[in-house]
Amino acid sequence: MGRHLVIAAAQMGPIARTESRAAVVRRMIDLMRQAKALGAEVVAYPEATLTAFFPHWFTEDEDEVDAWFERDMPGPQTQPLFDEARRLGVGFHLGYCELDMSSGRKRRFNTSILVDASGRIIGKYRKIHLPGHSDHRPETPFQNLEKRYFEVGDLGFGAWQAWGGVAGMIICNDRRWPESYRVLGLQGADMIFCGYNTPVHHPAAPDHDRLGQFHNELSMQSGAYQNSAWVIGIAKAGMEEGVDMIAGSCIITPTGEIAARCSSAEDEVIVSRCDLDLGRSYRETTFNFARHRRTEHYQMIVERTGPTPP
Ligand code: CDT
Repeated sequence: MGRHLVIAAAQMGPIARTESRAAVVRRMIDLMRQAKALGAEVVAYPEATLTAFFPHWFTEDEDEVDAWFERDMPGPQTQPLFDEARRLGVGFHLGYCELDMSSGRKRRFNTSILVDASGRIIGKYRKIHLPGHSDHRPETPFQNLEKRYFEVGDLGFGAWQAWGGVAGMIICNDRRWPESYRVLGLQGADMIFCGYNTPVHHPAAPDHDRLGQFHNELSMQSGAYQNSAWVIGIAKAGMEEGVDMIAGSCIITPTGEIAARCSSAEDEVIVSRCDLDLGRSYRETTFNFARHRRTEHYQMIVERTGPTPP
């Protein structure tokens, strides 16, 4: 009898620039209720769920930037989501943009949290791999300004005891880097939540466009398999303020197979009954880290080849 957990991925369709937080939270609550009706114990939302993905636009107006961020979590507009989760008895994963004043200066992060069924925040992660650029590029059809609007996360890749297993988080571009998963795998993560906002078009390398969905799945399936963990990939999808974003939210088994996948580019829920012990035989054999990893040789390789070229 394995440890089983029913996990839902709550994909979000596009969010208009003018759409209020209250309206978005209503959409999220509707998805949470659908997930609960399907038996979900945990509901996972995308990266920066509460607004349109504003790094696609350039502004120098600090107040305009701050308006995309949450100062408190929960705050007045997100409290209904926490209340509904408690009423339904479900936990959730939420990506949002965090404005932190705790150090006495303003800091902005691309953040995600885990919330238990009592509405308590049990884990927080701040995105480490920030893609894009910090300068305005008016010649491109849209911007990718995460390096301008966010600081690199300062909390590391944490893992928490949650829902009968060990849970970790990564955010969007992190999923393309094997180190993100490995640091969680080394902490015994059974489930890794990953929200994303990924445009179909990559202005810096348009020849990659046709492979966007393939690379999405390739990254998450290999991260799952090589670390014997479930990976839950949750998209903000569809045509948002002129930027078409990939969909394909999916729940991936520790064998690297896709157990469930969204079929639309709109608000949509998928669920999977996840056996948290499914990765055990991989951890004990092919990916027995203690027996088979050769970290001393990885270091030798780095020393021989020298530092990464600029
Ligand atoms: N949000 C985010 O991290 N998006 C990036 C954009 C593409 S850069 C190749 C991503 O990795 O999906």
